[in-house]
This record gives sequence, structure tokens and C-alpha cells, in this order.
Amino acid sequence: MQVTVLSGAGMSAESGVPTFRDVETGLWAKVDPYEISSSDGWRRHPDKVWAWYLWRHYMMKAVAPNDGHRAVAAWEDGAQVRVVTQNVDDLHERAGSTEVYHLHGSLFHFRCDRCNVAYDGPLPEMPQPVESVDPPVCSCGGLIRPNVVWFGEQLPTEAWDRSVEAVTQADVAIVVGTSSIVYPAAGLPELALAQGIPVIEVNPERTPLTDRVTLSLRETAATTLPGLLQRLPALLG
Ligand code: BJW
Ligand code: ZN
Repeated sequence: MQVTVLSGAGMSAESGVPTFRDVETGLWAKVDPYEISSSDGWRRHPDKVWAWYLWRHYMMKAVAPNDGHRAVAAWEDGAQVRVVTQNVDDLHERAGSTEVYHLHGSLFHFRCDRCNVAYDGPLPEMPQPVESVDPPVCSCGGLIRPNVVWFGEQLPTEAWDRSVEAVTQADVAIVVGTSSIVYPAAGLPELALAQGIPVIEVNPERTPLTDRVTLSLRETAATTLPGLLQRLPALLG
């Protein structure tokens, strides 16, 4: 059986990682997303964007995979499982998943914004968020930026191609913890549905995808994913 999991920020919420769009605790509750997660924002004030990403990078040290990540990893015992994630954290990998495609990059990789060379130099500790930190300067004069995908930027081609393949070859697609509003990732479940592949959504809230899916489970990732694969025959009839 081929299972493709499409995960978003809600997948890591029960690990203590804030989602983006939660109005009270979300990562964007206090900042303008188009300033902090866009290449225009980076050009205007790289120090603020760099400080924000350093803090999020540091925050990941204190969190661990939750039961949802662990369940998805355990499914590899009996199924071919591919994880397509919009998350820039590494919690799927830390739980043991072996096929993970990061559509929006990684919080753990950095590169020059001019010559693209990878940066593995020192990073300051940041136990508390601060407003501004100057990013390191590359030998070419460019600035070191997080290797993530901001609004208006192209997704990494290889991860995208593998994700399309994973979705269109699946026997079932499970969409977990995403608001399903950021494209092109939000279009992937539609590819599965167009081929008659069952799509299950796991999300405590409704999303624009909810009315389109085969089955909507209005529950959280860590409570629902353990045991879900075993329940599938009964759930899908
Ligand atoms: C739980 C839970 C629990 C809570 N259990 N669930 C077509 C139409 C319209 C617009 C566009 C389009 N195509 C492209 C665009 C533009 C744009 C876009 O989509 N804009 C929309 C906002 C309208 N897309 C782009 O720009 C993309 N690039 C692109 O298309 O390139 C081609 C191009 C280039 C040039 C010109 C034109 C086209 C790039 C998108 C990059 C997104 N980047 C970010 C930041 C990444 C780095 C970082 O992490 O900082 O990615 S933005 C942010 O949103 C982040 C996330 O991966 C992404 C999605 O968020 P996600 O994961 O869904 O989180 P939330 O917070 O929104 O939702 C959490 C959900 O969890 C909620 O539903 C909760 O209910 C739920 N939940 N607890 C289960 N315990
Ligand atoms: Zn450079």
C-alpha cells in the first residue's frame, strides 16, 4: 500500500511549534507575514528577518516529535510511506520517516542570497526572540539567508516533482494540519482527487479543502494519526 502524507504547521503544533495563522499564538500573530516571509521583506530589512529565523531555528532544539510524527514513521513497517511537508522543521525525520520532501525548504540550511553557496558557519544562540540581528556576509558580498521558500519564490524543483509523483501514485493521501491556502502546495490534494485517490483531511478546523475530501476528521494530528492506517478499511468502506 502506498500512503502519502501531506503535512503543514498543525502537524508540529502538539510538539509546541506555533502554527502560522493561529490568531493568538501563531508565528504571524505579531508580525506581518508579507514582511517577514517574502523576498521583498528580506531586501527591506534582512536584520529583522534573520533574527526571526534564528529564533525559530533555536526554538527547534527544545521540541521533539509528537505521537503524530511517530505514527507516520511507524507506518513504514507495513506500507510505502512518503511525506510531503510544507514544514521547515525536521520532526518527521527525527521521528524516523525516511522519505520526506520539503516543499518550503529547511530551517537548518542557509545560503548566500547572491551566489547561493551553502553557509555552515557559526550561528548565535537565541533563547529569546530579538528584533534585529545582522546576517553574516558571504565572501561575494551577499547576505546569508535561511534556505526556505518565501512568497513569490519558486519551490525546489526536485521536491516538487517527487511530491507530485507521491500524490498521484498513492493509494490514499492524508492531509494533516494545513490551512490549505498556500499554493502550489494546496493544489496537491486536488491532483489525487482528480485521479479518484481517496483523500483524508485531519484538522480540528475547517479549511477550503474540507468539502472536497473523501473524509474529514475534525481532530488533531497526535490523537488521530496513531491507529489511522489500521482504521482505514473501516473508514473508507
Ligand atoms: C492542526 C493542529 C493539530 C492546528 N493537528 N491540525 C495561486 C492562487 C493564489 C495565490 C498563489 C497561487 N500560486 C501562487 C500564489 C502565491 C503564493 C500563495 O499561495 N499565496 C496565498 C497566501 C494566496 N504562493 C507562493 O508565492 C509560492 N511560490 C510560488 O507560487 O512560486 C511560483 C511563482 C513565483 C513568482 C511569481 C508567481 C508565482 C511560495 C509559497 C511559500 C510559502 N512560504 C511559507 C514560509 C516558509 C518558510 C517558513 O517556514 O518561515 O510557508 S508561508 C507559510 O505558509 C509557510 C507554510 O509552509 C505555509 C502553509 O502554512 P500551513 O502549514 O498551512 O500553516 P497554517 O498556520 O496556515 O495552518 C495550520 C493548520 O493546522 C490550521 O488549519 C489549523 O487548524 C491546523 N492545526 N493544530 C492538526 N494539533
Ligand atoms: Zn555569496
